[in-house]
Formats: sequence, C-alpha cells, structure tokens
Amino acid sequence: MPPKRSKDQAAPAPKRGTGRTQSSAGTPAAEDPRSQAGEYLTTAQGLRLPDTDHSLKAGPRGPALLEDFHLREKITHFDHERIPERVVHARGAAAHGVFVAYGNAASLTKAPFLADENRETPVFVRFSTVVGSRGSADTVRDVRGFAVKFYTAEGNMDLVGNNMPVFFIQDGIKFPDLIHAAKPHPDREIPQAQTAHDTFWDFVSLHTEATHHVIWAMSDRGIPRSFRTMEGFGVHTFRLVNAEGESVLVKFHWKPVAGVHSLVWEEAQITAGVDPDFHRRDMADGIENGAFLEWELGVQVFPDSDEETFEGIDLLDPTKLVPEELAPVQLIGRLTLNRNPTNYFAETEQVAFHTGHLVPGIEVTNDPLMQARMFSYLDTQLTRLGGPNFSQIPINCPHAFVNDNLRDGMHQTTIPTGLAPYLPNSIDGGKPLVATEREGGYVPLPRAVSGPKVRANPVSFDDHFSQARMFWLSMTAVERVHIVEAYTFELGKVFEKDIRTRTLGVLAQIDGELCEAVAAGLGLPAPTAQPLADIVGSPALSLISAAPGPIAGRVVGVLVGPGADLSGVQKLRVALQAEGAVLRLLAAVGGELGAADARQVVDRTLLTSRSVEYDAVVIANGTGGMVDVKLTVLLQELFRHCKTIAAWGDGSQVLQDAGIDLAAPGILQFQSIDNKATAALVTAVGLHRVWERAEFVQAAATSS
Ligand code: HDE
Repeated sequence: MPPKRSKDQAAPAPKRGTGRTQSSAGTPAAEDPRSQAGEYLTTAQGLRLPDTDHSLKAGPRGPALLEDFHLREKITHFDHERIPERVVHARGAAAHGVFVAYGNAASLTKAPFLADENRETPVFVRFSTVVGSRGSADTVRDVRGFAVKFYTAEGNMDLVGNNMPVFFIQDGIKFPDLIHAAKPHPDREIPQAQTAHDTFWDFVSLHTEATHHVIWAMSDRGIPRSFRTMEGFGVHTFRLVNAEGESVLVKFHWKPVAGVHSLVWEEAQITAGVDPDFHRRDMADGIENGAFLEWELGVQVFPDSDEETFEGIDLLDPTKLVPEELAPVQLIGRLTLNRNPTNYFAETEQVAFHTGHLVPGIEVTNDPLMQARMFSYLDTQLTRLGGPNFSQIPINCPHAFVNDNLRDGMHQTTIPTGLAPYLPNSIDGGKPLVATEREGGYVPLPRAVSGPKVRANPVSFDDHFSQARMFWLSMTAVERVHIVEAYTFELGKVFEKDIRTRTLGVLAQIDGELCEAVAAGLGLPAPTAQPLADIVGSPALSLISAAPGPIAGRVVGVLVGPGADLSGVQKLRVALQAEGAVLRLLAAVGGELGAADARQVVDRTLLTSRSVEYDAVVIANGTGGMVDVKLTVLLQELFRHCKTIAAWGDGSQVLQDAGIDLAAPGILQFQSIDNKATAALVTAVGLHRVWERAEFVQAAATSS
C-alpha cells in the first residue's frame, strides 16, 4: 500500500485530460478511455464553443483581437504538435497483440512470460526502417527494426531487435559514425532513406567490420515483402537464468509463420513512389481483415562458458551469427498481432523502447554494442518525449505496479502521496520496500569482472570476412544475382571512383565471382580475389523455399471486362478468402458489374492501380480483347517481378496481346474456375515467386 494521504490534503478528481473517468489499477475504466468525452466541441478547459471557423475580430474586416483565447489556444497547440522524430528508426508502424509461452523454456529462464505454459502477455510491436525520415517510404532498401514491448506482470520487458541477425559495428561508440555516414549528405540532405550514396560506402569500405551486415542489407532481406514475412533477431547474445540460478547464453529469433519473403528491387522502387505506405497498409489491412500477423519466438542456446564462444564463434561479437545448423532454434512461444492502434501519435510515435527494460531471468551480456545501447535508449527519450516521465504515457505504462520514488519533472501526471520519496526513510514507514530475489527483485547473476582499463577489442573481433563469405555461399543462384544487382546499383550511385574501387577490394575478400560481377557492372577492373578458405554455407540463411507457405494477407488481382465470368470470380473470391487472402477486382473503369444478386464491385482501375499491389493477377474469362498500354505495363511488371499470372477461358488472349510468353514458367491457364484451379493458384501464391522465371528478366549488367 502507498503511504496514506493526510486528512488535510485533497487531490484532483480522478479524471483524464479529456474529462473521462480514470481507471484505478486493475479495474477496467467505466468508459472507453480512448475517446474524447462529450458531444460538444470545447476548449482544452472544457468550455463549449459556438464557432471554430472565425477568429474574433474588430468587425468582419477588422484585425484579430488578442483576447481571442480560442484562436490562441488552437494555434499554439497546433504549433507544438510535432515532437522530434527518432534519430534512427523514425519511420515505423505498430500493432498490439499477445505473446503466449509454450511452457518449454522453464529450464532456461525463470521469467514467467517465457517459462509458464500458456501464459498470455500483452505486447506492442513497432516495425521500422532505420535511415529514412518519418515521412519516407516503407519499401526502401534498409534494415528493419523489430521492437517488441512485453507488458509482463513483472514489469515491461523490451526486445529491441532487427530483421537481420548481425550489425554493422562491434562497439556502440561507432554508432554515431555509422549513422552520420548512412543519413543523407549534410549539405543538400540528399538522398532520402537509402544507402546508395558516397558517405555510406566511404564508411563501410574503410570500416570492414560492417562487411557482413552490408551483404545482408544488399540481399533480399533488405527489401521485405511485408512485416509479416520478416524474420526478427535479438542480434546480441543474452543470458537467461532459471529458477535454480543456472544460466545459458541465447540468441533470440522471431520466425514468421507466413515464411520469410521479399520484394524484388524494381518492385520495391516502384512501390516507394506508388504506395509509400505499403508495409504499414499491409499490416493494418491484414489485422482489420482478421489475417493476423504471427511469429514463433525461438532461442539458440549455448553453454554459459567463461570464453563466451560457441564452436569458435565469439558470442559477444554482434557482427557474427551462429548458423542454425550448429545450434538449432528451439521454439518457445507464439506472438500474434491482432489489434491496430487507435491513434498513431499516442501509441506508435510515443512508444519508448529500451534495451534496459528487463525482467528477472533475462540479462544482457558484455557485447560492447549492447552496452552502449543500455545508455542510449533512455537518454534519447528525454529529448524525444520531452522529459523523464515518458513511462507515464499510456502506451509505455507498465501493467505491473509502479512505486518508483521518482518525482516531479516535465509532464508529471501521477499524484504521489507521502512525504518520503527516499530510502531509507522512517516517515513513510520505510516504504516502498526493496525486494529480495525471491520477492521478484532484479538481481543479476553475480559474475566476476576484471581486466585492465583499455580501449580495445578482443582479437576474435578482427575477423571481418568469414561470415560475409558464409552468407554469400549460403545463397541460391537467384539470390546471388539479386545481391550482385544491389551492390552494382548502390555503387553505381557512388560518385567517387576511389570509393567504388575500395569497395571492390572488400568484395574480393568475400568472393571472386561476386567481385567480378559487380566490377563488370560498374565497368571497373576486378581486383584479385582473396576469399578465406574452408568456409561453408548455412542453407538456413536462404529465403528460397520449395514448399508453399500460407497466403494470409496476400492480394490477388482479378482483371475483368464487362462480359467477364462473374460466377468464376465469386468462386475464386471464396477460395482466397478461406485462406485469409484478398481478391481485388481490377477493371478498365470503376463501378459495379453483374446483376443485383451477384454484384461485384470494381476495387481498382487501370488508372488507380499498379502491379506492385498484387501478389498474383488472374484474367477472367470474358475479358479477351481488352488491350491497354497500362495493362501491358502491369502484366509486364508482374512478369518481370516473377509473380504468378493466370487466366481462364479467353483471358489468355489478354496475356498474349500484352506480350506475355504463355510458355514461360508460372503462367497458369485454366478452362474455368473449379477446385483444381483455385488450389493451383493458392499453391503458386504460397510459393511467393516463380523464381524459374528470374533468368528471363535479369538486368544485362548482372546476367553475364
Ligand atoms: Fe537502436 N536506437 N541503437 N539498435 N534501435 C534507437 O532509440 C542505438 C541497435 C533498434 O521502434 C533509438 O527510441 C545505439 C541495434 C530499433 O521505437 C536510439 C546503437 C539494434 C529501434 C538507438 C543501436 C537496434 C532503435 C532511436 C549502437 C538491433 C526502434 C529512437 C550501440 C538489435 C525502436 C529510440 C522503436 C532505436 C540507439 C544499435 C534496434 C537512438 C546507440 C544493434 C528496433 O536510442
């Protein structure tokens, strides 16, 4: 119990800023706390307003009066609506959900949200790009943030990860250098949200510990299809401690139920212009339609040895991963994102993650990148959220009781009782109490720390190339072509020849074939290859899978003309809906088709649509004869991006007229829409792309 309020004191009535009744901890609010209250427009003081369209003036043509408190309040508040965007990860989107533990992790950790079978923990998850500003496009080539806030009964726990398992730097002190190099050039603030420019490649070609992460960013991982098809990684090694005080080292993985899938580069670029909100729209629409986003949480487990290495891999080096073939990922729980935020600013923008938000059973290691993060996240919120009380903002409030002795500061919204916000005290009865480990106190495992005071890395950190080569060797042929295209594109945008040449020197350390292909695309001589010997690939790193996955949230376009077979369209719609996928009707012009009892509404026209919003397109029977240059572009793009294209009946004619080779891989033709046809389509979309078509569509610079 908190200290009692003395009898002579009063406190504000328990109301929110909107006049809504405030809930006390543990009891649901009488009214929905989200909305504003009352039917009438008011000032921030609750005064009803008769007019909000005209300022108070000295006559209809006169000057505005200083006494117009409504004008001044409205404009002043507006003037301060923006807060500083995040210095990195400014562009993001988030969702609410739940994490359910499988119950098989109790031998690893005492943290109940991971250990207790079927324990449900509310979560809020924010995905982001790193480099771009808040208004930049979703589909740029970049690393993606994958930040999870677990509102556990023991306090908030944040797992602030990325969609790639390694990082550009080994020591947090380099982070400002990395970000200054990746952000737009300081003179013209160009280019936005991308690394295809001189300063980035200048830095990473000189700072070769970035080599492994750079090849991940140049791979298809840098352009995810959607948030739901991204893997997530904790990156650093963490220490888990169980109820017996035994510890293990772990790396966290989020495995997407929808599989890991990416865009192709041209598609990503077109999407950045046509629909900059592509990823956030996909997530919000999916959740609204019941196609929830799902991941399984997994851990790779390593003995907690003094060396903190596993099979010769230094677990404190964040530029290294541990291949899943050496340490399999054990799945310990499931994350489901099932609710959209109500208000972007209040939730997604104001959420504050921190690697230091930990609960008993989970500890950080001495990874020097992690150590710097332990300082940075709390610090940055002071500027971004305007003071030290950001944990009182609803999205950041723990679901556990808070009794923190922290007082005052900007935007204090709690009303602490008692006289003694210090310990020890006698005035407030010595409360609050400190908790022992048994009472849930966060007591880190006592581990000896010693060593000379130095600015130095362990020798093992000097290996910058072995895992970059391992990654390259793990890729399939089509993924390698994409990597070559990406390096060639990015370096092709680098103005300084010295930087391009120096980067080729780095690529020569990864692989000769890679280096030569990029050099050929740039028109530069390839340096002699010097790859490390005896490196083997890790097949688990490849994204290309031979087995079809789930298609929930995928979008299939169906092109119809005025005489189209609408009953076939309806059968297809039902079959796709059963899989959680969406059918979008595409026609030359908008409107409705069919009789009243079988009406089909046109969702998109050739003017309002582009190929990038479909995972596959099907041409309906009865559409034959439709020719339009925009349709040709749409179908050609789908073809180039290796997406499934299908037709039934005379729909094939439309494909032929658009110059689509009907004999090419992934062109499906049906007589009519029956179960066999829908099953074939679902399988094809589940395979994500028709990679066999890739060799038809490579850029000349990379197809040699
Ligand atoms: Fe971050 N990072 N970071 N980072 N990071 C931030 O915190 C920082 C790093 C990551 O959706 C900032 O609240 C330093 C690695 C995500 O709100 C800031 C270093 C990984 C997000 C910050 C790193 C991440 C951030 C900016 C090197 C993957 C978005 C705004 C020592 C494991 C969280 C903020 C969200 C955000 C600092 C490196 C992931 C400035 C100093 C490695 C997902 O505190």
